[in-house]
Amino acid sequence: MKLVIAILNNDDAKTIIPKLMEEGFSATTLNTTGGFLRAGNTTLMIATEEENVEKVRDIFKKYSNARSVEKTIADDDVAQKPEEVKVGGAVMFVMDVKDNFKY
Ligand code: 2BA
Repeated sequence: MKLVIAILNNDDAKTIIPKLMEEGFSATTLNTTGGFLRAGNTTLMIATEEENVEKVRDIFKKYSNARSVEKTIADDDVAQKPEEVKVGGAVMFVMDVKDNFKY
């Protein structure tokens, strides 16, 4: 069994979560904040059999969108420099699950 942890844009999460449910996956949603932009994003935890991970990846590939956002970088000078930062689509980590219990 694998655990997919995926970080995605809040808007894409609104599309992706129902798609995952339609395909029969279980998912837990966490409201998270990116360390760099300090902006809200969504983290999903999806535990599934190894053979289903490709299907999960396909859903993320299809429905997540990369975006460019402006980050204001604090400078030593008084002025703040806006900087274009490319975010996502989805950032995914796939881990092995050693045990899985449900009581
Ligand atoms: P943030 O940390 O807010 O990062 C937003 C975007 O800013 C990143 O997009 C990346 O393009 C850029 N960025 C991040 N850290 C940077 C740095 N130290 N210097 C310059 N640019 C930086 P993504 O890579 O698509 O990441 C989107 C979100 O996914 C991140 O939001 C973070 O919440 C999460 N994430 C990405 N990589 C991660 C990792 N290795 N571990 C844990 N979370 C990660």
